[in-house]
This record gives sequence, C-alpha cells and structure tokens, in this order.
Amino acid sequence: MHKVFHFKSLPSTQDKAKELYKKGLSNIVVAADFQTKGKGRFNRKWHSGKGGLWLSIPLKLKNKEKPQYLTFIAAISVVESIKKISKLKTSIKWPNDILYNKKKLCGILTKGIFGKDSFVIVGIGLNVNQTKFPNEIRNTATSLRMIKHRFFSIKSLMNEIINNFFFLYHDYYTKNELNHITKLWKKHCGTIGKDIIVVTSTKKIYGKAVGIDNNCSLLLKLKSKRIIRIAEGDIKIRY
Ligand code: BT5
Repeated sequence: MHKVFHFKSLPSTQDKAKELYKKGLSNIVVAADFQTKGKGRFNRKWHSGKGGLWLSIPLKLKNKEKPQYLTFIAAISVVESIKKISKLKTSIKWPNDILYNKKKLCGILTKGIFGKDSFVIVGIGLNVNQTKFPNEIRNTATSLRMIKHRFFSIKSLMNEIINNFFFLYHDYYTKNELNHITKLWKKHCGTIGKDIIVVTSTKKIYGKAVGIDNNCSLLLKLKSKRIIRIAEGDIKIRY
C-alpha cells in the first residue's frame, strides 16, 4: 500500500518526492493543493494554482525497465479515472498530454534521476476545478469544471488515478508486460493516424503518426514514405 503525503503548498511536488525518496521513503505519493514552481518538460513552467490536482510518485528504477512506459501508464490512469468520475472521453496526445477538444487538461512529467540508486519521479498535473487560467495558456488549457460546469472532488480523482496507476505498475510494468500497456495506451491515443508536425528547437518535421515502437517513440511517416522515430519533443496535430 502507498502513503499519500499531502501539503497545502509546495514549490513542486517533484522536488518534495525526490527529497522524501532520498530519505528512504518508498511507496509514497506527494500531493499539494498548489505549487509555486510547478515544472513542465524542458524546464518549462507548469501553472499550478488552487483547484488542480498536482502529484508526484517516486519509484525505484530497475535495470531493464523503460521509464517512458511510466508516462504511458500515468496517461492511461488519468484518462480512465476521468472517464469513470466525469464520464468524459479524453484522449492522449503523444508523449505526455491529455486533451479534451484539442485543449490540454493534463500534463505528465517523468523524470529519471540516475546514479548508484537510480529512480524516477512521475508527476501528474490535472486541471480540475480552475475556472480561469493565466493569459499564456488561456486558449490552450481547460479544466474538468470548465467542460462539465460542475465541481469535482480532487480527492476522489486522486484516489482513482493512484489506484489505477499502481495497478498498471504492479500488474503489467513490473512484470514486463509492456505490450499490454501499449495496447491500452493506443486505445486512448488521439495522435496515431493524424498528420502532425514535430517541433524541435531547430526544425519542423511534417509527417503522419503511424505508430509507437517498443521504446514508446513515435513512428512518423514522411512524405517520402520513409518512417523515422521521434524519441522526445513536441508535436502539433494538424486537424
Ligand atoms: C508537461 O510539460 O505537460 C508536464 C506537466 C507536469 C506537471 C506536474 S504537476 C505535479 C508535478 N510537479 C511539478 O512540478 N510538475 C508535475 P510540457 O509538455 O513541457 O508542457 C508545459 C506547457 O504546458 C507550458 O509551456 C504551457 O504552455 C502549458 N501549461 C502550463 N501549465 C498548464 C496547465 N495548468 N494546464 C495546461 N497547460 C499548461
């Protein structure tokens, strides 16, 4: 069983999870009502005001296991929990977003800390009861409340997500049944089959998302019909 450490405010649940894990605590989840320095990928800012669900799970990284699959199981857990609690059908955008109606409802951050005792921190940020966002993300972000016009219990969503996460973690991830994870992930994914643009810091690559390889990289079919792998980055879907 896991234990939830709940804080009113933290700079980032990621940092607290790292600190507690290094002190020897395991099977824990760190949550906060709001974060003052929420983090996205590539050192981006994650807006984490009150009304959202902000949590991090530190996990020991075992040799052969692939941390990317933790992002996948986090995404599956979020989509299935939202479905159960709000009846909303959301979709996963590769690699780490959950969208509703093209807007971002949730972001996932899986960060590996490598060394003698390597571990991973899986961070989940879900917009739940916010009714407005800062200008920067006003047109691209949404919350469950904005979609359903009602208030949601963050605690119920959190319990559901954590239970789903640990179920997938123990029953599939630690047993190396990664194909099953990919199968579930694909069921909820809205990226495969779409024309997309991969945006890197130096260029844009146009193509069609045609699949996922066994490292969770996206397979992109170029106009020339050549298929390339995209291991990380941002994509834009061409609707
Ligand atoms: C992510 O990064 O989407 C990962 C977000 C992970 C947040 C969780 S909350 C709990 C834990 N503790 C942390 O400190 N972090 C994790 P990325 O794909 O890089 O997306 C970041 C971009 O999303 C930003 O540049 C904004 O454009 C946008 N964004 C920021 N805050 C947002 C929000 N609350 N809702 C929707 N979009 C947001």
